[in-house]
Amino acid sequence: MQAPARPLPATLFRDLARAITAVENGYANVDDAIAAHLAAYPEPVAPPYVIGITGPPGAGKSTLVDALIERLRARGQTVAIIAVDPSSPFTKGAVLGDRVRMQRHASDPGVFIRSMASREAGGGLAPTSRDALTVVSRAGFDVAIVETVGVGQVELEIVALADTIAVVVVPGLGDGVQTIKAGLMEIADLFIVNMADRPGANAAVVELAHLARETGRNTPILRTVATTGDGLDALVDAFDVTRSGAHTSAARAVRFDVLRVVRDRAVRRATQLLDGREAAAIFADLESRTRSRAEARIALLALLGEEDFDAH
Ligand SMILES: Nc1nc2c(ncn2[C@@H]2O[C@H](COP(=O)(O)OP(=O)(O)OP(=O)(O)O)[C@@H](O)[C@H]2O)c(=O)[nH]1
Ligand SMILES: [Mg+2]
Repeated sequence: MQAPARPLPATLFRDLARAITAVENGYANVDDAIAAHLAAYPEPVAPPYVIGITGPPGAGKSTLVDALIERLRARGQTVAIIAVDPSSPFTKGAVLGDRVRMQRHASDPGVFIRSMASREAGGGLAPTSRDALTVVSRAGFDVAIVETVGVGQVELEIVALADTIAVVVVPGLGDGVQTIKAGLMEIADLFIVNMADRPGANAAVVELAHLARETGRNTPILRTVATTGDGLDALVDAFDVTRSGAHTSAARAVRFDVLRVVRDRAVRRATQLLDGREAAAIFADLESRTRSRAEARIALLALLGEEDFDAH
């Protein structure tokens, strides 16, 4: 992320916003919107480096993005942000917070910010946020950041979009690590333990490192305090390193899909075996205290053809 950016034309942001609005409101498909509003601008030399920032609600993602913008601008990079707000069943719209927080960058001609409501119940990137990224990619930004709340299937969507995915967690958020166990682990190129000023940051790092080892990936773990900027320079450096080794989004999406199929099958097979006759005998032993929990665990894992790697 070192090369100085070309200056962006003054009218570009207005036309970008119009193109995205056309797509968002369903007036045009993405190709037509680009043709109508951006044809006059030169084709970018290269697509932007797309960073996906995901993690549980309130983990500090927007604050981190805000701090990242500052660092990237200091390095001469132009940045486009697409912040996907969870669409609350109560408010049915984009949360204003992101826009207010990042407002200080609004007058910077090298920063384009678009907040979008996520349309799907339970999270997910709205189809138009994918299109918004396509539009933004036509405009010649150096970096595009997509912020999205990591809930359920959202990860699947961000996987298809981002070159590098950072998963944000905070200390003491047991649910956060559970979310990661449910599938974020394989997609994370790096973990950010934000709110490192709070107690439990070390424990969170240790737990993540343990999970990273379990999945056999040497995922870097960084600590940040987004509100003060602590750890942000190291984070930008980490993005630089990750960028050079980034999977293409297509390769990553397929990889993630394959892992999901394998995991689903393994869980199905394990469930069948655990519901079967041999397992029933082991559970009966456990009930009658003929076997301890540890013994039952080992026996059941053996039944599934697994060794008990995790035994403490
Ligand atoms: N103490 C502390 N507070 C933080 C830190 N980072 C963010 N916060 C605060 O945490 C709150 C939530 O931050 P946001 O940036 O809105 O979190 P978010 O993940 O974008 O939230 P959603 O988009 O609603 O999911 C805000 O009040 C921030 O000021 C941090 O490193 N330390
Ligand atoms: Mg946010």
